[in-house]
Amino acid sequence: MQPKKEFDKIAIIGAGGVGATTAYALMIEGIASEIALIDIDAEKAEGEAMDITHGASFVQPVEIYAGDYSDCKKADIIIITAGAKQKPGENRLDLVKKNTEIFKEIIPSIIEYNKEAILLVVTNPVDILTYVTLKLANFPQNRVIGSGTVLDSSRFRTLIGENCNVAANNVHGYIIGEHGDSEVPVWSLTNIAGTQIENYCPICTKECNYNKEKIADKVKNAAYKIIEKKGATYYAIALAIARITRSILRNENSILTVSSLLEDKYEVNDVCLSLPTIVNGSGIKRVLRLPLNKKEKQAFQKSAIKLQNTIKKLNL
Ligand code: 6V0
Repeated sequence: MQPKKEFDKIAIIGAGGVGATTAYALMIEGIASEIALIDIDAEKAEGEAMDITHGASFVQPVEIYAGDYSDCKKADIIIITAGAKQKPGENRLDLVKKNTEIFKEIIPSIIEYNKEAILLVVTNPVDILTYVTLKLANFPQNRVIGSGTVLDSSRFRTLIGENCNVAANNVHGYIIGEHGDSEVPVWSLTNIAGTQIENYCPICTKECNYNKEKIADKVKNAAYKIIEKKGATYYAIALAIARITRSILRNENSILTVSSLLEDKYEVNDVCLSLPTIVNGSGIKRVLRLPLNKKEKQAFQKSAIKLQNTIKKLNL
């Protein structure tokens, strides 16, 4: 284990719904001592920093301020949430050109001040932009992470938990592949209390019409539904980012479905996608190769081909 560091500094690029809520979540969790909010709209970043900071008397000490790229200096983690978000009816891949152009400005500005940090990409399409970041930053691959399907896996566990009347954190299951329309629920490994989900039904006393497809569809379409109703999603993703951040800062070796560059995983190469991954102080410690069934493996490979085709069109 690495010795505990005294100060943990985070820089967040993009102080919109996701960036500001992430700062708020990190503040409540008490896992950082310094958080810099950086946005092209400096007034907005300042307003958000002031609003969050005024809660200082209720939480552990943390310095939160609006800054510029020079505040990336000495940050342990730089979280990137800047860019366009989906409008109702748009899918995540519709954002690819716009946000790739924004990343071509952001990434060089970051590395001018910090070449040692872990870069945590959240902006959509997150898997493509994780790959773009890796190419633009030229960092070792363990230090470029996408939030991937950490949020989707939480949605999956939450919906199963609600269905089965157990706490979401007692449901173990993963969504892998793209954070988007081709994501893959790994039902074959999903379990409650160490019991494969199908075998849990006879143990459960609840009458229900448990329907796997319906649950997977609800997970996949959750963002569309929320965006239709309130225009954006930011609370659950902020908690997902805080979870990943904690695993890095506390060197936890937690298993999270983050997105990273894959090499020979189910014959998939040279694309960033999510698989259960050990995350610690070095960033990506190891991507796990779990025993997926044939259907899941094929769906994962299909997800990879879809993203590789999008990457080819980017001319990186
Ligand atoms: P938002 O509220 O519009 O905030 C975006 C922020 O980025 C704004 O404050 C902009 O001023 C800022 N910005 C734009 N260009 C630049 C630039 N060049 N430099 C610095 N700042 C800039 O969007 P929101 O915060 O809701 O979403 C941000 C991104 O996160 C979008 O791409 C979403 O699609 C994505 N999400 C990703 C999720 C995931 O699971 N990975 C989940 C939810 C949203």
